[in-house]
Amino acid sequence: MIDPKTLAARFPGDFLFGVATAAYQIEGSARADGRKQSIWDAFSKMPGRVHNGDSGDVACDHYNRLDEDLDLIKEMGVEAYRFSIAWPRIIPEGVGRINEKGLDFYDRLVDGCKARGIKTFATLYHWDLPLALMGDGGWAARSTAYAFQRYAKVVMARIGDRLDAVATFNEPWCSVWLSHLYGIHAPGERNMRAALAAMHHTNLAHGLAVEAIRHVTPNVPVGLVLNAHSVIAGSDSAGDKAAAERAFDFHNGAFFGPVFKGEYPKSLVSALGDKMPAVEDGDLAVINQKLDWWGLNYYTPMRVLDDARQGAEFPATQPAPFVNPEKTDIGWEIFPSAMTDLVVDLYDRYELPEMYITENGACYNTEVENGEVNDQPRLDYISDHLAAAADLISKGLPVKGYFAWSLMDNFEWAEGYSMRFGLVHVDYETQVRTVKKSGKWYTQLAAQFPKGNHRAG
Ligand code: GCO
Repeated sequence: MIDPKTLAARFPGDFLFGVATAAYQIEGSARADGRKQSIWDAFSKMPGRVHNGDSGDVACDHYNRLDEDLDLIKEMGVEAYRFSIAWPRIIPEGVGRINEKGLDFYDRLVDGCKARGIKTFATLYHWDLPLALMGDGGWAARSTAYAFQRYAKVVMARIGDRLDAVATFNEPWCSVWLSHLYGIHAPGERNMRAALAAMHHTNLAHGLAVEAIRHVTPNVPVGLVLNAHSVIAGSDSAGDKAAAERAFDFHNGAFFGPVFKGEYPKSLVSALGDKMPAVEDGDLAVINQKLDWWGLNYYTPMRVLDDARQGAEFPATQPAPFVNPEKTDIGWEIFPSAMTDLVVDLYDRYELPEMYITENGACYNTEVENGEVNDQPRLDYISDHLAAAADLISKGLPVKGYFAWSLMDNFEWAEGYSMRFGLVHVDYETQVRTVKKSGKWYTQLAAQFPKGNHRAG
């Protein structure tokens, strides 16, 4: 562990320390005030999809405890809150009728942040697609991109004046590959054609939303949050190195390529182009608009080996063993320097705007003992990754802030409530919140900011 003061000295005075959450993971009240079902409500009710049959029906009951939770953020002394907006609360059927009561909730949320001096970083899509849109094909349908554009417009018109930043999507990698190719997340599809359709329509939806946001609220910095993978070849062999390059194109290039370069990676197009949906004239120009910022969500590296089997589908890789045997309780390898190398590599490959680390954190299922949660391994994980972020700043990269995932334990998607990532422990029976040791340490660090040194000169 690093002393918070020593660590703080490595960051500029205006560096932003925040905490992050997502609507479906914390809000609960799945049927309140006109909210309709999302694909996650449906998915979590299907036997065998989510650990223990858990769902976000109640979650952290944040919908009913908004003020208490905003007080908690304020007491933790962090400056910024990254949250997501639930599309099924705003336009419950995805298209058509707007639900004012849903907008009222986020109105109270942003007002509540402003009243407490907390900066607001909103995400428009954190995976809770209105279920009704599945009737048209969900993200596999081009029409969903236009439905998203309208939703973005509606949200920004109502709360955009009080947002410090907005992101269109959170981790398209998850809502595309994990959800439509690997079948782990809603809607649980396992089909390359569907996945490629979701890829292009998500990218298009991002671009259309950027247009809408800039039209309605030209002063709100708009960005995109990507869980870029730090792809590392499992050996120095030419085969494994080529495999890592293919994996980069598939896992990162599928999103970074169109958004930051206006093109899909050549290797992806040549291997999978015949399964891709129509890329219409003008689509890539819509997708490739300059952004004000981008966000990186980083947890663990991706190590790959060549999969030389005949017929192995692009990118034809298999997992390589961990280099560091230490892993978090969810089984992810701990390797902070991969985050530094990844960001350096991305700025080499693409023309990127300034960035935030919009998620980083660790799963440790430490429980409350005598009113305390001694989660030293999480504290170590976060301080080591913050040191890696400070290394990026020393190298001159424009890293402007860091959001810990997560403010509090919550519904961890397919893992249900079995995996805890919070700086604050949640007792799901009583909804009692207990700030963990890591949360107290983070408060000490955040308390040093903003500091005066950035005004020098
Ligand atoms: C994500 C997520 C979170 C997860 C976290 C831990 O964007 O992946 O925002 O929803 O809970 O990443 O797996």
